[in-house]
Amino acid sequence: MFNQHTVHVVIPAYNEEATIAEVVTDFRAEEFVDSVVVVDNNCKDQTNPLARNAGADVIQESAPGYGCAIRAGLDYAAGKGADILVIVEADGSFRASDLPKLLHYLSDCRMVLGTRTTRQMVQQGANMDKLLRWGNVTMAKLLELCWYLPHEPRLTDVGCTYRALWRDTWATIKPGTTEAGPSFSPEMICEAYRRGLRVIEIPVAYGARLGGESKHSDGFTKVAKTATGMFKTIMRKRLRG
Ligand SMILES: Nc1nc2c(ncn2[C@@H]2O[C@H](COP(=O)(O)OP(=O)(O)O)[C@@H](O)[C@H]2O)c(=O)[nH]1
Ligand SMILES: [Mg+2]
Repeated sequence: MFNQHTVHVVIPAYNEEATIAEVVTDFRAEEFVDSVVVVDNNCKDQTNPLARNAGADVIQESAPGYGCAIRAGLDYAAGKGADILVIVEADGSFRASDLPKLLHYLSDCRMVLGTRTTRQMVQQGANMDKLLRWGNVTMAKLLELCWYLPHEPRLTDVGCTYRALWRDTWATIKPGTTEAGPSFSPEMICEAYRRGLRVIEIPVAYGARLGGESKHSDGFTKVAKTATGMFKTIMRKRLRG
């Protein structure tokens, strides 16, 4: 509960048995968190029982992909009456101790985005080298430019999963979201801008995965594929007006 608002954390997970229990435990222990839901997206490992044992609600989503999983998780949490929806990764790269910062900023806007490109907060071993950092910043500047008027947004990351939004923000932007994969991340931002919602971005600590392997940004080929998809999404959203 944060200022009388219930806070539910949504965690998309695809084969994250190495880290899921630790992440669920970390977020359940955070004082403002009321509930944690893990979306089991056709996991072939022990993610589901480990998340359940750690105290999370676990739901199944059979449509594959990061976007599909997050959409299902947000719908589930909203359906349970969550006032504030928080999204975070299952790999331990984000910390529950950053959550209060997101929540405090949420008092002033409709959605708070984390950014992983503040170099001083990127820890050793994190998957955020120069290429990835500048790739994200460049894409974020493109998105800024696309929606410069009337909002003058300020963005330095388009792919940070760690974010917080109000339940009614989700209800507003959801109908415009269609992306199944990682492009869902910039798509959420575009949809908020298209509807004139106020969005604030703040730095969050970004660390190494605690185990398992990256699905979106491990190696040049995966990064290029993810980045191309995100670029196309941003342009499509802008050109469609
Ligand atoms: N449900 C679901 N989650 C996914 C899928 N791909 C990635 N994820 C989750 O989305 C988050 C981000 O993926 P990750 O592999 O860490 O990408 P990276 O942070 O770009 O390296 C993690 O919690 C993954 O478990 C997917 O196909 N389905
Ligand atoms: Mg990750």
